Amino acid sequence: MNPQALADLSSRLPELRLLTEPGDLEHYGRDWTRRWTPAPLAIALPASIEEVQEIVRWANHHRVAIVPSGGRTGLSGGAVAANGELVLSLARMNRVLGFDAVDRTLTVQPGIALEAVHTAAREHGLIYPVDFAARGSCSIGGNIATNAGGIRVIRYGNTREWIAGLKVVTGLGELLHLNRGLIKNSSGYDLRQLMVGSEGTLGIVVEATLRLTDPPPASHVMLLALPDMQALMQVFALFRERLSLQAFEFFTDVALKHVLAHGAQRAIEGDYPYYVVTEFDAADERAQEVALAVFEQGLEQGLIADGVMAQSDAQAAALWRLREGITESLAPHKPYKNDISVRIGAVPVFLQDIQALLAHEYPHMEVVWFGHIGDGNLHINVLKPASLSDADFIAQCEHVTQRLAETLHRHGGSISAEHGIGLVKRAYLESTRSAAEIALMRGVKTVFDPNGILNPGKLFA
Ligand code: 2HG
Ligand code: ZN
Repeated sequence: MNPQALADLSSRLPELRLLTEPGDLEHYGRDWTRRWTPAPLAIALPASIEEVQEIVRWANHHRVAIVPSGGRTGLSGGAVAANGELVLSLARMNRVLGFDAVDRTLTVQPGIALEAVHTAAREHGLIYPVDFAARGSCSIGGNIATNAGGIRVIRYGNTREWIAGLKVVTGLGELLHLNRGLIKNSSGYDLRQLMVGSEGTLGIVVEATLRLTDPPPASHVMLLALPDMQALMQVFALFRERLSLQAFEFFTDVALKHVLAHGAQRAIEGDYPYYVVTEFDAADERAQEVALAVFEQGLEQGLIADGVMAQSDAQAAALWRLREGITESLAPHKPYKNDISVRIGAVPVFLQDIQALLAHEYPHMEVVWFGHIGDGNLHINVLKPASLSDADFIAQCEHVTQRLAETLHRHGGSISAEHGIGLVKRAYLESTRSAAEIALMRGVKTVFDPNGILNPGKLFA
């Protein structure tokens, strides 16, 4: 790179905040994956759309790669800058820009935290329903870039469903105003949806108009203990048929062990192999009776071993903590993560296949299962044994992921359900997308970013 490039950036944008201290490069150069050593050129913190556009023009001129950066809570390496890139952090563009009561939309800047979006929506008596444990740290721009899912997809769908409009800066620095809040718009290709889930490779989201909705009715939160995976899927079918589910999340005894060791409180005495946290509408007493009847039926049929229903908001939060605290509790064990999905109908057979695969391939490693079973989305975390070096551990995990990818391919599943491909799953993209699809995706990338400025190396090599 031309050594004058950074000086040129400062002279084009004298007000731009630029960081080059080693501590900042380290902080902004990584996400929650801890596999790569951060090595960005510098960190730019623009405060306006015009500044973002000028940075992109500058990057084209000097052929500097840009890594768009939000809360950096990603688990696929999508926001890692390990090759002299400019990190373009949207952290300063974090305001609510407006609320439209008639359209029921909230317009925000990309750096705003998901939790702040929740708060802003509630101030208007509405909700933004996409939700997950990283809510306090992740940013809406990153949620859009990965089409984030989370714990309420079963009721509300992924981030994609809630994007009414986007302002995006392309790889050449053009500003696009996509869909502009319209509900109906049948005027050709939906570029807004193309941007959602594009992992910062096609454009930088600089403003988003989010759809809001009515808060759900009062709900109940239950923890269930289950004897096996087959029972779990039967209980899911039973609950979904009789109750109006807001969430249906599972985890194993191994996950529970870690989350309890990390400070969560035990809610069921006794040890069981599988657990479910479920939340469902309970607007009136009748709904509560139905819930209890369904629970009794599960007990009688031997599908449910034990269960507890939260009696207060505090108890509900404590039950949720058992599920939502898992990722944090595993972090010290340097987990290798898989975030996979199959059709809900394919889950039981698929589970048998991967249980056999993992028992065979990982007899000596601790494997933690949890996730959004009601969406067909499993998180499989493999914990690093102290005896293995980081490199050997990752090499072994990559080998198994190849087998997992083949199994997913057979079942028509996806190697990334909600975390994105980034760097971590790049080598396995072919298991989920056909050669023709990948060729078209590469073609699309060239149209939006002809000089390969935006997040190069992510999604594709
Ligand atoms: C969750 O569902 C997140 O809690 C993180 O998607 C999953 O840590 C993981 O593997
Ligand atoms: Zn998840």
